[in-house]
Amino acid sequence: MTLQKLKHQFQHNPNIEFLYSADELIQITVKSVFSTAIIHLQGAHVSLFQPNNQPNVLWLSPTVIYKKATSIRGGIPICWPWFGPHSSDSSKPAHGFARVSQFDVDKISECPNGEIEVQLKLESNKKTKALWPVNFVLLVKITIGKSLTVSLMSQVDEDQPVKLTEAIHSYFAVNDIKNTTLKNLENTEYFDAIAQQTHVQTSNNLTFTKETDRIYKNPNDQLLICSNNKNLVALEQQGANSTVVWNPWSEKVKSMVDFPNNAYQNMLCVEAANTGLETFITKKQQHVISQKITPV
Ligand code: TA6
Repeated sequence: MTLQKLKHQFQHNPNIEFLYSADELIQITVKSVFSTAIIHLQGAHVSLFQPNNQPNVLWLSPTVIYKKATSIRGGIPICWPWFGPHSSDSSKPAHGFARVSQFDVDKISECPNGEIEVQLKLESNKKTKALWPVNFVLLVKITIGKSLTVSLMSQVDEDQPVKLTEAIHSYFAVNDIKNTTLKNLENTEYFDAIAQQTHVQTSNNLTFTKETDRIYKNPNDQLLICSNNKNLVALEQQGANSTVVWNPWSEKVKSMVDFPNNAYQNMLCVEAANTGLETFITKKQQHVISQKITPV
C-alpha cells in the first residue's frame, strides 16, 4: 500500500495520520483520547506509546536507524516465526523475518470506549517462503488506550502442525536500570542465556547489576516493573509460555551501532514469548499471544 492510498483511505479519520519516517518507510500516528502511539508498517513495530501528558513508556534508542530491512532498536519488535538465531541456518535473520517485513493495514477501528485498534497483516509470499516454507497469515492487532495491547494472531494453511517460536520484544524506558526491579517471578525456573545454565529464582524481585538475558518458563502472567521504588508499568501476557528479560549492559552495547554506550542504563526488555519446543499450530487454529502494557 502506498502512502498516498493510505492517506486517501483514512482521510476522514482525524486521529490517524500516515507519513514517511525515513527511507520511504510508512508510519502511522494514532491519537486516542488517552494516549498517542506510533506504529511502523515495517515489522508492525510500535515505537512510541505515550499516555497524555506523560513520557513514552517505551524505550527508543537515541541513535535509532529507520531503514528498509533493518529492525528498529527499541519500541516493540515482533520476533516471528522464530525467536533468537535460526535453529539451523545462521544466514537467516535473527528473531525471524516479521520485524523487517512490510505489513499491510488490515483495518483500523475506533472503539466506543475511546480506544483505537490498528490491525496489520503479513501474508506468506515468495520471499517469506524462501526463509520459512509455510503458507501463513500473521495479524498484529495493536490496541491504543489507557493501556497498549499487542496481539500476534498466527494462522497456517499446512497439513502438518507447524512449529513456532515468537516474542513481543518490548523495550521499556526506566530512569536507572540499577534502581529498577521486575516483580512477580518468585519460584520461577529460568534459562540464563549468558551462563547457559538453568536456575530457579526464589526471590519475588529481580534487580539488575550486570548483563541479563533470561528466559523464564511458565512465569506469572502478571509482572510489574518498578523504578526508583515506584510502580512504573504493569504487564499482563496471554498465550505465552515464557517471559524473556534482557539488558545488554555496558560491554555488549559497544558492538551495537544503534545503541549508545550509556543507553543500557535507561532501558529494560520484558518480552511475552513462546520459546522452546512446545508451540505448534495446525490448519484449523488461530494461535494468539498478547502483551498488555499499563502505566501505573
Ligand atoms: O530478547 C533477548 C535477545 O534474544 C538477546 O539475546 C539479544 O540478542 C536481544 O534479543 C536483541 O536482539 P537483536 O537481534 O534485536 O539485537
